[in-house]
Amino acid sequence: MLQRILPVIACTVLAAQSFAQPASLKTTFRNDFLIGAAINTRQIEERDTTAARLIPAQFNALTPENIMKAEIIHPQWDQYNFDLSDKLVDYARKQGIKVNAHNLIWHSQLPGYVRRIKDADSLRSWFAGHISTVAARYDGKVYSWDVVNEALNEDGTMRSSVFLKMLGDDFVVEAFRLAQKAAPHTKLYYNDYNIEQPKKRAGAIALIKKIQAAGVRIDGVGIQGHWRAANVPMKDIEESIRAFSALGIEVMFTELDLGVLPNPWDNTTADVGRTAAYKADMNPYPGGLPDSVERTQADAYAALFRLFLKYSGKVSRITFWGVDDSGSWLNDWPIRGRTNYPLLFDRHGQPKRSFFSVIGTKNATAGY
Ligand code: 9MR
Repeated sequence: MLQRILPVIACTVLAAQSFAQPASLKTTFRNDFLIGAAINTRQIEERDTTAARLIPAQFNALTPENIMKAEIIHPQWDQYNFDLSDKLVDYARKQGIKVNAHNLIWHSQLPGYVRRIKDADSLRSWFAGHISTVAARYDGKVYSWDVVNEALNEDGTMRSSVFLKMLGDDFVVEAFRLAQKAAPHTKLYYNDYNIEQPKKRAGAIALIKKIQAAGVRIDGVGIQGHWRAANVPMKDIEESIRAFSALGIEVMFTELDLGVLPNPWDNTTADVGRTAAYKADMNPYPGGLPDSVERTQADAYAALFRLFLKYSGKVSRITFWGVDDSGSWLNDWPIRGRTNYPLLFDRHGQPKRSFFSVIGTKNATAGY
C-alpha cells in the first residue's frame, strides 16, 4: 500500500515545489546567454514590489533605462549626478547581477547646455570630459558600456547628429578610444536599432571595421530588437548574427520587445523623436489581449529564442526593454496613453503565454 502511495506523495510534493518556484529565464538559459532587463528609477530603488520579486529571480543582467544618460548623469557642465547610478551598481552587486551601462554618447537626451554649444572645441572638450569621467568612475563596477548609441541612418550613412556635424565622422572611433582608456576592464559596445536591416547593417559593419582598423577596442554590437510581434524580420536577424560575429565581436539583443499595437506609419523605427496623436482605434486592447494576438506573440518569441539558441556561441546577452508590460516605453510611444503588451510578464508581474513559449524553446516539455 505504502509503496503505491509514495510515488503519488512524491509527485504532489514536486508539483507543489514547481508551483512555488516558477521557471526562471536566467536559470533556463544559464549555459546559453545572459538574460537582462532595462530598469527604471523605482525599480533601482526597490520601490516597485513586483520588479523587486522578478528581477533577482529572472534576470542576470540589468541596463538602466534612463539614469545613466547624459541628461541625468551630467546635468551641468561642471556637475555630475551619480546618485542613481551608484544605487544601481550597489543593487546589482547585492543581487549578483551584471550591469550594462547605457549610454555614453547619444544625440538624444542630451542636457540643454550641450545642445546650446556652438563651437567644436567646446563640444570636443565636453565629449572627452564626459566619457573619461563617467566611464572611469564605473570601471570594474559595471560589466559593459554602450559607448555610442544610434549613430546611423536607415540607409547606413552616419546620422547628422550634433556630434557628426561638429566633431566629424571620426567621433565614434574617438568615443571608443576615450572609453578604452578610461575603462580598461569594461566591455565596450556599439548599440543601435534596425541594424539587422541590410543597408543599416552594412553601415554598422563599416563603422565597426573602422574602429578596429584604428586599433581601438570594440567588444560587441547590440541589435536593439524593438520589433512587432506580427512581423519579426527573422531572416535579417539570422544574417546579422552571422555577419556581426564574423567581425570577431559579441552579438547581443539589447532592447527586446515585441509590440502588438497598430503602427501609425508604414515603416518600423525606434526613433524617439517621432510621435503621433492618440486615436481610439490605435489603442484596440485597453482591457486585455485577445487570445489570437497572445498566440502570435508567443510564437514570435519562441521563433526568436530558437534562433538565439542556434547561435548561442555567438549571442552573449538577450535584454528585454522593461520588466513587465506596465512599465514598457511602448505604452507611450509613438502615441501616448496606449495599452501595449510587449514583454514576457503582464501588468501584475505574472508570466504570460510568451514567457512559457520562451522557456519552452529550451525545455520542450514545458509547452504553452
Ligand atoms: O525607454 C526609454 C524611455 O523611457 C525614454 O523616454 C526614451 C527617451 O529618449 O528612451 C527610451 O529608451 C531608448 C533607449 O535609450 C535607446 N533606444 C531606444 C529606446 C526606446 O526609445
